[in-house]
Amino acid sequence: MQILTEISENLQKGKAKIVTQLVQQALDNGIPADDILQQGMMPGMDIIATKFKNNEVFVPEVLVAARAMNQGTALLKPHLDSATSVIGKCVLGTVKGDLHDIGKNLVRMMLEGKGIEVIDLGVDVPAEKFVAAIAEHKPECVALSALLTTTMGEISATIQAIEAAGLRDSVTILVGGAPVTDSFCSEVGADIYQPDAASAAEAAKAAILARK
Ligand code: B1M
Repeated sequence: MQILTEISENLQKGKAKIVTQLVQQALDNGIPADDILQQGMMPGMDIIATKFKNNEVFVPEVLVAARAMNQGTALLKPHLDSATSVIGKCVLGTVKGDLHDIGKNLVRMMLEGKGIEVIDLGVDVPAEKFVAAIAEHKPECVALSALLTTTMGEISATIQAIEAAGLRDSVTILVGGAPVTDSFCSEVGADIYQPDAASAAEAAKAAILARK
């Protein structure tokens, strides 16, 4: 359908105003919200995610596309059947002591683009807040971001707190951020390390589906 292609193309260009107008027009024309999401917006975000991974677009382009996705999704939310469009939940945050959130916000957008509901705890999140959010929201996945070598240890502290609360087996733990590595992931007992937001979302989706 032409209008869905236009939504995808404008989303990739970060034209939030046009995307929201087209989404409203598509709803008014009787196109189901789930089709608008799955056949218009998500393919657009997938293209951006792949280009970002391949260094064909950079942070500013991703952020404007993400904003367009957010605004379009907000319009669709009341019309969406959550059972068919949401595949699972992920609690996300930048660990205690760390205020960097640009990468985390990209991870959030990519997760949402994969149909994962994100409980975003923000930045400077203490271990106990992650534990409380897992107990409350019962996610399949927890995503921990750290940008400073001095805050990497908080990833370990958070995983230990999740274990101590008896919640470790209920979640797949994903870790990332510039100083984080695959071997660090193994050392601290996390499940998955991914170097970028798009790969993180792909891995989270696979982990959530594997738990079903
Ligand atoms: Co800061 N900072 N910063 N900083 N900052 C770095 C990280 C640093 C490398 C700069 C440097 O010295 N070269 C350095 C860390 C050195 C180290 O620890 N080894 C540093 C420092 C030292 C500091 C301060 C201590 C500076 C000071 O005050 N003296 C201070 C600390 C504040 C704090 O957190 N307590 C500080 C502050 C800040 C600002 C507030 C000014 C600002 C943050 C603004 C914000 O986030 N809202 C800032 C910025 C912007 C940076 C740099 C320049 C850029 C970071 C960024 O957003 N990159 C950074 C230098 C650099 O990285 N080159 C730097 C873009 C973003 C898309 O990439 O976040 O890496 P990134 O996310 C990537 C991947 O890492 C991955 O996906 C993204 C790509 O798709 N990813 C995940 C991230 N999280 C993931 C989670 C996953 C999976 C993948 O799964 C869960």
